[in-house]
Amino acid sequence: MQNPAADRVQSPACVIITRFQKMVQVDLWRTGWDSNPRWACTHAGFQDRCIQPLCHLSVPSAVPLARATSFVTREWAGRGINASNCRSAIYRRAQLCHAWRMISFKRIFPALATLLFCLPLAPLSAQQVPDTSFEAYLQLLAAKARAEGVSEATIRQMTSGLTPNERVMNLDRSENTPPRSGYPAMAPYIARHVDSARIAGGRSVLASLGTRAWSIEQQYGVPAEIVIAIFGHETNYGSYVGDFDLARSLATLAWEGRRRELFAGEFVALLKIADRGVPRSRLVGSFAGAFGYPQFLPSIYLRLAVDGDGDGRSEIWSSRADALASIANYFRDAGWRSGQPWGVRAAIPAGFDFSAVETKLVSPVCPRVHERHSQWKTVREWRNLGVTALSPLADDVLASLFQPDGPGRPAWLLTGNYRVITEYNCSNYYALSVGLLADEIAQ
Ligand SMILES: [Ca+2]
Repeated sequence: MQNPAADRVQSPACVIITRFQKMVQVDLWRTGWDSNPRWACTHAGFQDRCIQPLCHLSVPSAVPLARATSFVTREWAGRGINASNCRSAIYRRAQLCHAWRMISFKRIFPALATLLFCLPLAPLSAQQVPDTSFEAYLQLLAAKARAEGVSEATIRQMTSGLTPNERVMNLDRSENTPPRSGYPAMAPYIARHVDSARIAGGRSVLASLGTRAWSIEQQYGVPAEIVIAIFGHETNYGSYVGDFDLARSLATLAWEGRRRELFAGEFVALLKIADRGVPRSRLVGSFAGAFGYPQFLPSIYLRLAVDGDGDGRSEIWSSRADALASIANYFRDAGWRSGQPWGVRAAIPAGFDFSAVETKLVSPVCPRVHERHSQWKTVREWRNLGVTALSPLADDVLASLFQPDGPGRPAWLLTGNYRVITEYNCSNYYALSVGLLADEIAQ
């Protein structure tokens, strides 16, 4: 799975604000979808039907702020975050956001917020410690882990002898080259990733699960074929999970500084996992710190990994049952809507004017992914425009139209569940490929 985009978030205040925004979006989405179509936002919170798609803290005018902060407090309590210290920052941010909406300075607000919250409070920003040696930075990480309760024995075991990994830094840089204009064709990608071998592998996993597949669906509300398709895409059903030493990779990426806060936090999360008795030899994975069959980051493991086979341990690196239940738990947490498909093939009439339904929004996350989807309309509204779903989809379901390879090529109506797949890995290629593989596995 991908790393959350946290490149520009450096200070504690900014981390708090970002988490608050995200949680409020989730709250609005989870409580508002069914009761009020105007709040029909996904957990990403930027559908056309959202109240203020570019200002998610429209919350103060939409629901009492006290309710929002109460929700955040509950959420943070569950995640070990001290919310009480953050309330004033939340209120200030909310007030600013409200003022920002009033004067319509939508483009300059992010910069203003950065100035107000980030610059005075960036204790470990890359700008401030550009020349820190790896050894000295490792001591900072160790202190951070110590402050969060990691034992001395684990800190020593996980940090002694660590050196920066040049290969990890090179891979990180090569993965973050500026995007090209335009998009590669979708069809060849699908052909490579939804091939006969991967379909057969997925069906084999499904058959081997037996009644456990049904149990996963019952417990988490997520179809087993979706979970298995993620398993297939992440590690080819467990055949390759990566062999980078996670401690070395995460310490290197944190020290390098491009996404310091993210990787420093993941390093400490890794030490917490080790502190539970997981041997370092198990803590290997991708160069960017993802590990196990689901390729969870350490913080995701701590928050969402579960025990699927009943032995009391969440061993996502060796137990298929644990891995699949953990993926299902991730999807439930991300807001998967039980009983709804990720999307269905759509028929578009000849001469359909796609420009008339283009989205007018700029997504705050993964803009290049979401700018390719149309406005959101109900299936009924699409039908009135001549666009029909080729598989069953209820009339009142909201969907966006996606025709990745252009006129005359396959098109899909995507539901909010497609957005959940992009939450696992924010890529249209990945999400569509997972959805189509799941459909094949289920047949
Ligand atoms: Ca287990």
